[in-house]
Amino acid sequence: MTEKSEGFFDAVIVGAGIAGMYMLYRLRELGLSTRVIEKASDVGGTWYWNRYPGARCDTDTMEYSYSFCEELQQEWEWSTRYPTQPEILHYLNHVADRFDLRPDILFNTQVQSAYFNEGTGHWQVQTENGAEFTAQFLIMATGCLSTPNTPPFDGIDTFTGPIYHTGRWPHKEVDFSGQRVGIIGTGSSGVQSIPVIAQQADQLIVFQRSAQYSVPARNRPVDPELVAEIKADYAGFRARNRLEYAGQLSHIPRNDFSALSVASVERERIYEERWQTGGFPFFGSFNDIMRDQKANETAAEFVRRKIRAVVKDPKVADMLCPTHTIACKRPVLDSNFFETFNQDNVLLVDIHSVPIQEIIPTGLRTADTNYELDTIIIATGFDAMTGTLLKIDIRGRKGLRLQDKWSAGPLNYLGLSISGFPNFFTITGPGSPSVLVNMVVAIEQHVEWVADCIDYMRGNEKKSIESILAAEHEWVDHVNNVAEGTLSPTCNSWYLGANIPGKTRVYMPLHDFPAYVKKCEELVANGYEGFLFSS
Ligand code: N01
Repeated sequence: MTEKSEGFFDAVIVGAGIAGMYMLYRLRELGLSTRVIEKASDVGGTWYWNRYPGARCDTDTMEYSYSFCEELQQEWEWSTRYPTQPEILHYLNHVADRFDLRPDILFNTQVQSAYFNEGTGHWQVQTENGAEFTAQFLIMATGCLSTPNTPPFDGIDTFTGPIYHTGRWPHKEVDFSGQRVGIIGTGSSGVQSIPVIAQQADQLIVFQRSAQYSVPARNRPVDPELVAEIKADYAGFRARNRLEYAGQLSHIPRNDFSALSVASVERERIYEERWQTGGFPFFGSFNDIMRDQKANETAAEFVRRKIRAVVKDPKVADMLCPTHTIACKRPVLDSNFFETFNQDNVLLVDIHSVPIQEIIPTGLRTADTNYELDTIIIATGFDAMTGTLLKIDIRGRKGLRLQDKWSAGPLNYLGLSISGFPNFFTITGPGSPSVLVNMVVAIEQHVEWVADCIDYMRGNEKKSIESILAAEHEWVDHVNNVAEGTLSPTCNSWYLGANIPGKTRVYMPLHDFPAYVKKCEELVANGYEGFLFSS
C-alpha cells in the first residue's frame, strides 16, 4: 500500500489510554505539535477494551485517578470504593472532554511499524491503513496489558457458538440467560466475571488450570466522610501515597514487622482484621510476606482456611486451594468468587490434572469428558509488558529491530528508553515499577519525567536522547536482583513472561516505587546519567 503522508509532528504518541491522554496534555502544555494514534474508536485503553461482566478496578477509587489537576480531582465524584469499568470509562471520557483532547487523537488507527531515519533524525510511523507520520519523538503509551493472550487450543475455529476474550469484550451487552457457558482462566478477569456470569447463565463451567488466592474486595459505596477528608488535602494524600512501596494505600500502611515475630493468635488477629478491611491491605499485614517463605505460608494458609470455610463441598474446596507462594502472581480481589462454587449451576473442572484437548463444534473436550457449551469465554490474560511493543515492527539506528534487540528479554533503561532507539520513550515499560504500583501513579511519574526531559532538550538545544547500552545491562540486572530478593520469581506469573509459551523468562517489573522515583530524579540531577544526547 502506498503511504499517505500525514506530515510532521513534534511528537507521535501511540495509545489513548490513561498514559497517552496525559502525555498529550503535557506535550500540549509544552507547545509541541502532537498526534496520538489509537486503535480503538475512543479513549480509555484498558477500560475501553475490558468490558466483561464484573470488570472493575481493584485500586481504591480516590487513588485511581489523575492527580495533575486539582479542579479535576475535586469535581469528580466516585460512587464506590472500587469503580466499575463503565464508571472509569465515563471518567476518562470526562477528562478527554474537559481538556478537549480528542482533536489531536486519531482513532480507529493501528500503528503497524515505525523506523528511525538516521538522515533526518526523525521517526517515520506507518499505520495499517497506509498513513505515514513523521515525528521527532515517538512515545509508546501502549499499556502493559493490552495484547490479549488466546492460547492456540486445537479446534478453536470449529466452535459453533460465540467465543469472547475478556480483554476484547463486545460493546453490546451479552446475555447468558438460558445458556451453558464455559470459562477458561481464573486470574483477575475470570475471578471478577465468574460470580456475575453465574447469576445469569443456566450453567457455568469453570476450567481452572491453577487455583487462585483471592482476597475479598469488600466493595461498598464511598464513605462521604473519607472523601471529604481526602479532598480537604488531596495533594497531601497523593504525595503520601507516592512514598509507599506500591504508590498507594498510605492510609492503611504495611505493618513494619515480621509475620514470624508475633504469636500465632496475634498473627491471626492481624490477618483477620485486614481480611475484613478487604483489598490489598491484606498483603501489608506483615513486612516479610513477600520475603520469607515461612511468613508467606502463614498468609497462604490463612486464605486456604477461608476458602475451606466458604466452599461447602470439601472436594471443590480442595481444588480451589492454591499451593504456590501467595502474591508471587498478581494478587486478586473478588466479590463472592469462592461463594459462587456453592451454586448448583456452577461446576469447577481441574484442567491442570486433565488438560483441555480441543475445542469441538459443540463445546470443549478434555481427556475424559466432553463439555457441551453454548458460549466459551477466554480469560487467559495478556502477553504482558512487551507483547504490544513487539507486535509493531519498530526499527532504530542501522535498522535494528526491537524484536531482535529484545530476543533475550526487554533490554532497556528504567523502562523508559532504549539504546539504538533515539527519542523513543515507553510509558511504564518493562523494567519500571508499572504493574506493581497503582498504574495511574506509575503513569503520571513517567509522563512527567518524559515531558520534563523533552522540555530540557528544547531548552538546551539537544536533538536526541537515548540510553547507554551499559546502563541498560546494569539496569536489567538490578531489576532482576531486586526481584530475586523477594519471593516474586517463585512461580509462573506473567511478570516473568511465563504465561506465554516460548517467551524469555525475565522478571519485568521493578519493586519499590519510591526507590525508583529517587533514582530517576538523581540521574537527572547528575546530568541525565546513563543517557546520551546529541546536539
Ligand atoms: O489474566 P491472568 P487476567 N490453558 O494472566 C489461565 C490485570 N487485571 O486477564 O495461572 C488454560 O492473570 C491462567 O492459569 P495459570 C491484572 O494485573 C486487573 O485474569 O497460568 N488456562 C490463569 O488462571 C491481572 O493480573 C483487573 O495456570 C490458561 C488465567 O488463565 C492481569 O490484568 C482486572 C492458559 C489468566 O490469568 C491479567 O489478568 C482484570 C491455558 N493455555 C485484570 N493460559 C483489575 O481489577 C492461561 N491460563 C484492575
